Amino acid sequence: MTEQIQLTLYSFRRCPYAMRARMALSYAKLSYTLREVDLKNKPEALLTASPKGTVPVLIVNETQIIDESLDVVGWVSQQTNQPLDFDVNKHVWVEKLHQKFIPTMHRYKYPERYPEVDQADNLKLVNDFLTSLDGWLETQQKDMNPWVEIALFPLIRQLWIIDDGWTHADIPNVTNWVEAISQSDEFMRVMEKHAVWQSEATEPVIIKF
Ligand SMILES: N[C@@H](CCC(=O)N[C@@H](CS)C(=O)NCC(=O)O)C(=O)O
Repeated sequence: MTEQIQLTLYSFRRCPYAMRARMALSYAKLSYTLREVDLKNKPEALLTASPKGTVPVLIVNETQIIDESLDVVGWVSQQTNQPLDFDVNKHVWVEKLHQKFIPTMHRYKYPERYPEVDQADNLKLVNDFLTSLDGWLETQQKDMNPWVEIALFPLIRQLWIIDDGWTHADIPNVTNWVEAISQSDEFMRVMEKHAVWQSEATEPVIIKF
């Protein structure tokens, strides 16, 4: 049944929100046409589909447009035999991620944009969040909802790829979780590089499962 659905994804390889979409499609084994976007030179077709011009944007059967990453995750889940039975936007850890972690992580990642922020205080907020997440992950073990995992992982991973000798609190569960997913074949494939798409004249890239 799912074979008949035609999917096109506008994405940007390093964008954590776009990673959510690619991870969800990969987990669901839904094949799709990938349009890797140059965010500094966005294709007209992306802006026509979604004028706000962010990625990811998933186009279903050339008509339905889903332009928020968590909505993509929710939609993809519905195509599987493990559909979400709640709104992933409202999951307690997804809410905490957006309200607490992402703003502090941004201030940590781009200190030059936030000269007024005391980085020691900010780093403490980041580490407090991670310590708390670590405790929660310990209770999840293998029972973690895969869609919640996909919603959380790419954003948390961002800290692991900041190359500044970041020393974090003692968070073995978060560390093992980030490292296991990062090193998985599935995630490596999600992170493969593809040529930028500009228009219908560009050779299509099909991600097949
Ligand atoms: N709330 C959006 C956020 C997506 C987002 O901010 N994506 C960034 C890239 S990581 C983007 O497309 N920015 C537009 C730009 O850089 O012009 C979602 O979850 O899909």
